[in-house]
Amino acid sequence: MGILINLIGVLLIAFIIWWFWLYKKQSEATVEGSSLDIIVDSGVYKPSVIHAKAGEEITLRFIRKDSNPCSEKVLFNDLDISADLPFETPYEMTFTPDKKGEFEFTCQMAMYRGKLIVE
Ligand SMILES: [Cu+2]
Repeated sequence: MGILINLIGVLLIAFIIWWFWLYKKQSEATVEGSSLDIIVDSGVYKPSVIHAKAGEEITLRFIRKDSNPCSEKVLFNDLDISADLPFETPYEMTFTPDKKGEFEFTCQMAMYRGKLIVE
């Protein structure tokens, strides 16, 4: 009986992880024409998986629709980039990703999560 309860607990945790982290990561886009709009709303970046080419300048245009102050910050920890996103006013972040790899970007507390894939 104890094992069964543990098993249910593990399945529940797996489901929660899938729902909150993996499931949210579904929307993907490629930066085309050097610029891409990213909507910040309801706990997700949309798109949240962004493809870009190494050595090419890109502009990510963040449009924050979530008034929660935590969503104000966007941090690309591995790229040393961070910004404050104004509420409902597009914010353009321009930079050139020069190394290939996957770079996570998050809000202050990492509830919002996205990934920049540089190819
Ligand atoms: Cu947050």
